[in-house]
Amino acid sequence: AQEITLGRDFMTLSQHVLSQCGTFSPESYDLSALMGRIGLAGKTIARHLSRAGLMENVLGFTGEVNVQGEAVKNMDRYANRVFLRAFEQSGLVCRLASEEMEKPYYIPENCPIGRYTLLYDPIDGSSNIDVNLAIGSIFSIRQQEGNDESGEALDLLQSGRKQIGAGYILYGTSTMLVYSLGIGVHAFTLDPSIGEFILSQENIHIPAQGCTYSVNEGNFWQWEPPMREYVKYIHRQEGYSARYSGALVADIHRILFQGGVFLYPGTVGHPDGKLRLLYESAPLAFLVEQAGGRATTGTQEILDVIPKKLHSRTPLIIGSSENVKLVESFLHQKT
Ligand code: AHM
Ligand code: MG
Repeated sequence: AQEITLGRDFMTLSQHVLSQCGTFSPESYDLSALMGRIGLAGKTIARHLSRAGLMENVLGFTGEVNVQGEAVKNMDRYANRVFLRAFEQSGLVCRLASEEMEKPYYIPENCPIGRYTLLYDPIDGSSNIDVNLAIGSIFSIRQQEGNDESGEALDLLQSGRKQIGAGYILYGTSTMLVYSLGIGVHAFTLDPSIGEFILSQENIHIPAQGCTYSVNEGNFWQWEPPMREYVKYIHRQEGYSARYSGALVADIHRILFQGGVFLYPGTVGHPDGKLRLLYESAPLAFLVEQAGGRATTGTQEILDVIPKKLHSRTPLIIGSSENVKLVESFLHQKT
């Protein structure tokens, strides 16, 4: 009889973190537990989404406006709370900072044992929620520096190089979690039958060049002329495909595996674009750099940008190194 191999199902997320961190030190156990809680938040959100159309108050708006000035959706609020609950009494993080909260959320009972801060965007691609399309969650892990007694979280106003780890959860046709702790990029797929994220691809390398470009061309006339020239150039080339889903996580997931470039440039009204540095651009830049790609504002590497405030925004050009270089060649052209 054919022997059944058991190996694959046992490389769970927590186990993978332990194997990555090498030694079985207290730190690797903490990071493993931390990633496990992020995975739990992801599973909880995925479960809620899978029945969204059948339940009251899952879809639609809450009627509130968040710190970004955007209308809050029920799912934004729910997912934000899921992350908070996942980390209460975990002893792992003292603070959580999210796109949906004006100030970080402190968990005094975890201090001073938990020395990490989790930064996150609970739902990325909120406009896709009500139409059952792919959305994501983005996360970033930083070591807390100092005691933050003033509660101003000034230590978070440092560059993305301070991240210990980062990643995203993609709620797509299957739920996937992609992460890096600075030792490569690894993808996990949720097996709902056992409720575990199981390793599906290790050490992902983004192709150096790809034929996807991903940008909201509805903003074409709001961009600076060099950005328009770049897109006009792309239109004249053969072989490029436009792919823009409305969720950064989904678009970057495609590019991570198949190559290409995602752009959210500044516009006349919003010179820094839309995406938030700490919760969106920096974590994804960390991940894409780990996979061998690049991320820039057009003038500075994303990971070098120091935010002025927690909710600072930056333009974002991210993806395969050759594609990013081509965009830069247009932006740096003397007119
Ligand atoms: P959100 O976190 O509020 O959903 O905003 C981020 C999203 C990205 O996922 C996506 O790429 C972008 O906003 C879409 O914005 P636009 O509709 O302006 O193209
Ligand atoms: Mg977002």
